[in-house]
Amino acid sequence: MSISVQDEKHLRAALELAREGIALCSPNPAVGAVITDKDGNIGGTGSHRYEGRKHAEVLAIEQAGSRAKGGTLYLNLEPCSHTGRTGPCTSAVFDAGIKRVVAAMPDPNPAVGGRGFEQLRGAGVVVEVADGELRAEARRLNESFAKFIQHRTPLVTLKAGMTLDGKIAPPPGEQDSPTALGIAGASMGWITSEEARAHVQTLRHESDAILVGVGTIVADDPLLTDRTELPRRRPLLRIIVDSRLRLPLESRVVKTAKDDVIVFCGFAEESHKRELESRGVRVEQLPLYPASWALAAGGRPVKSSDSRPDMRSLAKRLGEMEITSLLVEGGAMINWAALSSEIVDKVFLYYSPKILAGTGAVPSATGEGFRRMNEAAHVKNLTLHRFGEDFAVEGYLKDPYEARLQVVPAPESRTGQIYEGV
Ligand code: AOF
Ligand code: ZN
Repeated sequence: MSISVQDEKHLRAALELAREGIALCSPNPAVGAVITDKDGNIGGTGSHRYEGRKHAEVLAIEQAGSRAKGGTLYLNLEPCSHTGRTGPCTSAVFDAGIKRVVAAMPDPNPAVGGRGFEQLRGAGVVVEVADGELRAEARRLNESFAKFIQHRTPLVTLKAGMTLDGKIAPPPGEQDSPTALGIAGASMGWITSEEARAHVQTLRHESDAILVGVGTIVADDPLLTDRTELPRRRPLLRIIVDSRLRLPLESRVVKTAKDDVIVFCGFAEESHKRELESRGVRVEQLPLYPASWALAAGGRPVKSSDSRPDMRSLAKRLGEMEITSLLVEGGAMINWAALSSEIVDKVFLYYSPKILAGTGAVPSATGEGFRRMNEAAHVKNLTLHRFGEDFAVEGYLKDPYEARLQVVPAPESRTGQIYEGV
């Protein structure tokens, strides 16, 4: 259905109001609403906050008061038709006397899924749904909600910063020791530009959780925080995958832990576990992934330890914790573990125009790798971004709006979900 230029303007305003809810609405969707009165003047607006409970359309209706009667409601998501923490918004819409609803997209929540529009139409309200660019923007805004509400696991984004030839770090130095912290990272020089790294902060701000392997903690000693200084409802959950629980007590994540750090391990030595817990770090054991042979970061063949947390179980566990989005930030072993376990929905890969070459430099993902070209992870729906002289590729391995995960049993050659030394 066609919408007018005026409609488009108000719908875009609703989308902007929705964006104000980023990091404040999770695990609910980001929703914004605008109501115009009979004469087309703005009568009320609303933007959803999880803590505030009230849905955007209810906030706008309350603000508009009697001006809602005979008016139009613009919002980026179909009004809900069910009772959750609040009553159905469809009832609030016709009780307010709103005659027309213009929405940017249907609600991916299976409890709603088109029934909101149906109920409104059944009650004589004119319903129009946008298409094209506005709809695409609205879908992009709530993609983690779409994944979470349908699968109960977070939208997983694999983020990596690398050279043009796909290296995430120069060869690990001779001086490296498993106990020295921060031996790589900033001290070795950044690969990507300041602009690109600032954008990573935006990605972190939009995420509920961030995940790295303990190898990254040892090499870079990162903080893993959201440093945008923008408000967020829950602190960014910092997750460390650490097979044998060797997370150093003197690492910056442990030193700054405030119930926002969780370590998933396969095996936990009791005293170290207690030490971490006394510093505000949560430690959880996860089901193990079957052992097999793989290549370690330096290309050395290793027998995996038997205590490797399974990435799919990890994603499920995060879903139980209402984590709707997860940013995987390496290192190379974790990247392969995430890819090979098929938990990755999308990638955000930053490239700096540099070439490291050599066999010793660390590739973006190690492990067995996919063995045939037709098994390679295929990134679709690409968007290219520029950050100074760097660029980034954003794209999808899965459609977050797809209702069901395709359960494809991993072929034999893909069992190398190994992160020995992680
Ligand atoms: C929101 N905010 O502005 C709209 C939502 O548990 P409840 O009652 O908060 O319901 C959450 C569902 O309501 C959510 O999954 C989505 O389907 C629908 N619309 N939710 O949190 C809003 N309009
Ligand atoms: Zn609602």
